[in-house]
Amino acid sequence: MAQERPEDFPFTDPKSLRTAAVICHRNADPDAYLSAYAMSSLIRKLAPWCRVTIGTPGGVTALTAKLSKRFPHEGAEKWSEDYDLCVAVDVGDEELLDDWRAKMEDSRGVKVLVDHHPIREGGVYDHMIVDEAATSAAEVVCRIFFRKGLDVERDVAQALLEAIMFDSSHLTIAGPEGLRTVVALLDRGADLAEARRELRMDPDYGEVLAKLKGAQRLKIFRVGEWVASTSLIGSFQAHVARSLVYLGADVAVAAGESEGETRVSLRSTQRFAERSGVRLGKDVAEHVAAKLGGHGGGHATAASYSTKVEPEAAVDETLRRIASMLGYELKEVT
Ligand SMILES: [Mn+2]
Repeated sequence: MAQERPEDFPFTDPKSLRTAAVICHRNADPDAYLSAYAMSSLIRKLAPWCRVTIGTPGGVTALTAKLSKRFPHEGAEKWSEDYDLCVAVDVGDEELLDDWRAKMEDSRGVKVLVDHHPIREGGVYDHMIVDEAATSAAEVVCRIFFRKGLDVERDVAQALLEAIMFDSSHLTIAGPEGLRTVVALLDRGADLAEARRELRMDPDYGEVLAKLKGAQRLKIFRVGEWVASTSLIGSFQAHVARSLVYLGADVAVAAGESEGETRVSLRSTQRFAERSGVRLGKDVAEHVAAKLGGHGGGHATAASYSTKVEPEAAVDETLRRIASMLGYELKEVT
């Protein structure tokens, strides 16, 4: 499926749209939910009579739940009707659509992917607007607004700004296009201080405990010039992996059993990704998940997968893959 022009969205006559669903990935993060929120506004600008639902398979993260009070929208965890238009935003791996994927496949509606994750072959979509260089799906949504010459209301501009800031570590890793988009959103009334405030969360006790336990159980490995770190933890694997990188690891793997499967999260520094050329999503998560029987993927510095093998075995396999990509032996530092 070839890339398509943002200005051609929604790839059908808007007059034909009675209902639409904008679908987030499982456990929607702020980029997914707020991109969906903005996408809903965009669809209703093209088809004001259209009823839009935001699909949230498996619910949303705690921060998203907080933001959804500030940016409320009709939503559903389950597919309830045959929508005329289905737009999947920020999804990456189709597995993350959960049972929405099969429903979408059977749907007679137009199916569009709006994303910044790498494109997979053989997807359920009829059309795709994907920019892998974008740091957030929200940037791609903005592009559709701008190319179509549609107004961005202040509230929608604020939602998009917060989505971009969330996915770019508060703009630390935003590219020129992302920054230009941010300026355009500020010009439309979005507020930076408000965004910083709204993206802040009160500490979650479970997350704090997971991160500290993760640190307590950490193992250190030397891989050539690089330092890898691993930990086993039953929840908040992504937070724990990120914390290990904050502590100084170049690359970190956190794994644990949750809801009958092993979840593995990988994080690395930007420096590691650039100097080593190892992309955690494509080179490690996808590869190891395929080998162990599982699903996963992600970005160069942030990725995850799930599998049925034990957490210890998943961590071992992941570390071995990283070491072999780097071309060094793995040495545990004790
Ligand atoms: Mn995203």
